[in-house]
Amino acid sequence: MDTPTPPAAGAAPVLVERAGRVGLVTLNRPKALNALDDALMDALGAALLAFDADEGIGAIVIAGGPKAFAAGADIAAMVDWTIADVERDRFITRNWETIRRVRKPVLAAVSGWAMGGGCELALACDIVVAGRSARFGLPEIRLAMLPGAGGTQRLPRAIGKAKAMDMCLSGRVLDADEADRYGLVSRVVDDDRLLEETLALATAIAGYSLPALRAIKESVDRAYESTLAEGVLFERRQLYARFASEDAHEGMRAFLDKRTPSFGHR
Ligand code: DAK
Repeated sequence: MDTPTPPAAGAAPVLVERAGRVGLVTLNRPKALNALDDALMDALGAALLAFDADEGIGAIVIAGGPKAFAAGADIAAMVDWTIADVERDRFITRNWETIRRVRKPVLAAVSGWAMGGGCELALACDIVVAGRSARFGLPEIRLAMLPGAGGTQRLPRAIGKAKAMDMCLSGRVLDADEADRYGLVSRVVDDDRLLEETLALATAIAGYSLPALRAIKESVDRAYESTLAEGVLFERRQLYARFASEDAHEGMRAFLDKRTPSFGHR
């Protein structure tokens, strides 16, 4: 497939492109290492929701730049905030959690720093592809803060309590291989292949039946948010519902006919 041309640095906090059935959102504050301020998080949320509503899109990729995926919440923006400010504006809740409303698969292409909120953003994605330069950390302790965009909750679920406590309490930074070993990322690739490989993976995923992808994503997410018994029951209901899907019958028929299935995403 054609790899979209790398975006030129400009004023827009995110750049939005499409490559076939894949939507690409590139974080675009390179001078501040893609520090996540309100303008960027608003723009990212809007781009994600637009792709989620677009029937021509089957998967979404969030990419950063070569030096940083994102270096965390914008410290310069936060430095003078008071508790009254963050409560009034519903900091994090208002525009950082939009990604959780996206029902299509979301992939992160991470090279360079993924720190603080940048690491949490990657953790909120469904698949994380890391370039060898990727570095993951939750260094908020150095600021006398704490990871506040799900880091203390998603990290232990991703890599276990022992490693998560180490990262959160000491500010330990993981390189790409460590992150791969601990289960924080899905795959590691060479930096110069990162975008191409992530887009190729997203294209392969987007070629599958969208309702089936949604059902799988929702079911796997249940594993984090319910008991095992409830999760298995949810999965069983999703499986039964597949038998109401044209794509599932087409997929099984195509297998038996030894031909490539043609999915209508219904
Ligand atoms: N915010 C603002 N600017 C940042 C930034 C950030 N997080 N990270 C980097 N920059 C800016 C730098 O200030 C610098 O700007 P200039 O001096 O050029 O104007 C430019 O980006 C390049 O950065 P460096 O010169 O520092 O680059 P290096 O390669 O030397 O170092 C680094 C890269 C990633 C190791 C370093 O920049 C760094 O440590 N950055 C900060 C990482 C960090 O602490 N991230 C966590 C942010 S706190 C909350 C919920 C959530 C949160 C907070 C509250 N509540 C509900 C209340 C979340 C907090 C965070 O994410």
